[in-house]
Amino acid sequence: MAQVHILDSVARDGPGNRLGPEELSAALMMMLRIRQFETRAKELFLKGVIKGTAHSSVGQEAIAAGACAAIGPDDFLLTHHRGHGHTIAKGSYVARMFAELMGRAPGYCAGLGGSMHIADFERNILGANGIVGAGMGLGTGAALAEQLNETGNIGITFFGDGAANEGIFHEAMNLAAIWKLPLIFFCENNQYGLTTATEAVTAGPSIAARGDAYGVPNERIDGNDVGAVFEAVERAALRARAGEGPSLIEALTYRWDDHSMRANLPAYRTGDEEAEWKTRDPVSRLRDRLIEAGALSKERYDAMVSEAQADIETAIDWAADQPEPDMALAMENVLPPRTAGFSEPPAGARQITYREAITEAFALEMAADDDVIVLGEDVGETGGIFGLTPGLFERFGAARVRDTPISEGAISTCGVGAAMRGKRVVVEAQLWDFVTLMMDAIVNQAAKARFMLGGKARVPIVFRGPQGAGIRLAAQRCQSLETLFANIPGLQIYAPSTAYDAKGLMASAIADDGPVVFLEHKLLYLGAQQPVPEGRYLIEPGKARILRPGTDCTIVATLAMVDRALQAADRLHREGISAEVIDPRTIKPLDAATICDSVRKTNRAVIVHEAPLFGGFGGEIAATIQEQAFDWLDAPVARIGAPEMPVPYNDRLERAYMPDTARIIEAVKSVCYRS
Ligand SMILES: Cc1ncc(C[n+]2csc(CCOP(=O)(O)OP(=O)(O)O)c2C)c(N)n1
Ligand SMILES: [Mg+2]
Repeated sequence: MAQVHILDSVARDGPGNRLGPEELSAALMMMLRIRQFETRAKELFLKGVIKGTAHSSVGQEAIAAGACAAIGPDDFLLTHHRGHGHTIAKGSYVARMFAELMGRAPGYCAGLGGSMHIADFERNILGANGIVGAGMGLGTGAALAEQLNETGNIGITFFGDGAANEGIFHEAMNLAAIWKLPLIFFCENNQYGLTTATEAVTAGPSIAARGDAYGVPNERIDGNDVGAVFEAVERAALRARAGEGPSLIEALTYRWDDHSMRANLPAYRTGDEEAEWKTRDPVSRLRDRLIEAGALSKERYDAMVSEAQADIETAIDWAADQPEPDMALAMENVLPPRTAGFSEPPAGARQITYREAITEAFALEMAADDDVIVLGEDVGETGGIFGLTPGLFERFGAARVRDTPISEGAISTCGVGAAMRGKRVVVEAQLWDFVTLMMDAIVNQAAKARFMLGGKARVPIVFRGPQGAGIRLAAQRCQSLETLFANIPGLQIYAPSTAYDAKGLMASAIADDGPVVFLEHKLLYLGAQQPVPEGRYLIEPGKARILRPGTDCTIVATLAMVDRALQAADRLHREGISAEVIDPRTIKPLDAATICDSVRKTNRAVIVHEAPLFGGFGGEIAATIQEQAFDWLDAPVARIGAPEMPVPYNDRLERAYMPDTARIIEAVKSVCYRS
């Protein structure tokens, strides 16, 4: 049975030989501190002092102590939900960790993240994570940043056996291997993913052996042997620093406690199994080995235990005295402050297309800042399937204009990791519908990192791509998905409809220190040349543009709908109706003031978007108008959107699906002739 085989590889006696008595004593002290931290955390959880949940790493301390001893202070670390031990071993203050677990303002995440998000940027700990496997994708990005900056630093990304069955394991391993990233994939195989036995859900001879498929050096080691862990990480670190790329280490171990402090699950492990593993306790094995070797006395060991206990009690006492965060502090940490200088210079005489305007923004931002990089499928030499990145590869090189594998999960999380490590990243979704495979990176990682890591993370990343219908690409290539992101605090959504706005908004999206979802439109790619300034300029988000003034009705439209709204306004003018057309340009932040001021003048509003009506952002704008301009309204706010169906392929049906000029005219007339 696999279980017996695994137990056979985890010894009862002492550690590997590479470390001397002094280093082993230091490792033992570290392991005692981790064990005491977890023991007291559990007690405090049961008393209700620590809330939510936390995951104890008792039984797995040798991994944290051994691995962190083998890397340097400048090397980075990403950990997972069971990450207390790694964080302590990398040198973080246990007092600030307890403060975080107690939800206090001086905690590592200002009390906004809790146990599963502890990050300590001063020690290059880029965070624990509540999403199983995410650290592997983020790790590729952090390692890419180190590689591009030629720092010589490397990183470890810790994950569990359960995470080895996530797609991101494979995508990240492949990406790290092809780019030879300085990253150590460290799997803590503690035999279970929650209640599920690893052997029941994991194909192949071992998790380590999966590295062979990617040409990644790998080994399966005794994770309860601090010396074996140290040596394996040291070997992998040497390879990574020598430019030989990633390694995969699978360390066999066992968690002593239940899955989480909150878990109240029926027994899924036998008492015999638990007892058997406890005979391989990493702490007592190391203690006995040192005592046998004459490097440690029983008295000294007892003193070390007392020291660990005293340290942890001092930390708990300090943490318990700290203030809690307030709502103002929490709000401050949602979005980074804007530092860019914004301007909207005159358009001038030169004309280029919408696509060219975006490419020009990339080129100018890449020239202005060496940290700007572009990631995406086919974005390199070929310039992207819609031709958004031509010429960039030749000018800025393959390192900064990176063709990626077809791995949306890895590309997007890699982008977030690189951004957190100092890069400004543009990630292309080849067609915007494929962004659904990037949702973890955008929604759980990029949008939350600054907030849940206590305002310390900087995540300058743009997720961009072409959305919308109009060129017969059918249901999975034509959606308008903006509202998926509109309900996520921490994200901004830019949606330019002109070449001028596309260039200026792309520049500000890249310069922003937070994540931006940048929506383009396939029909706009096909548009004619328009006047665009040659130089660099950044448009301030949250500033709508009144494209045509009018007095009888306000039409709010975005992206491909803007042209249709303008055509409708033209025709309405001939019929004696004066429509004012507003393009919000950014959906979030939304310029409610300009829209509501207009409605106070025209007393009527029609909102048009391409997405289906139900749940579309037209509802949000309509609600805002009724909240802020109700008394000025002479008719209900009208909304136009697609019907409740996926985008049809058939030519005629697709045209009927998309809101058109006739429908906008009809809606404006209906609100104008009503009063
Ligand atoms: C993507 C995702 N799926 C499910 C969960 C719920 N969950 C949290 S921890 C866990 C088990 C993870 O097992 P493993 O990776 O082996 O780590 P361990 O808990 O054993 O340390 C699960 C299923 C999650 N947090 N994220
Ligand atoms: Mg596990």
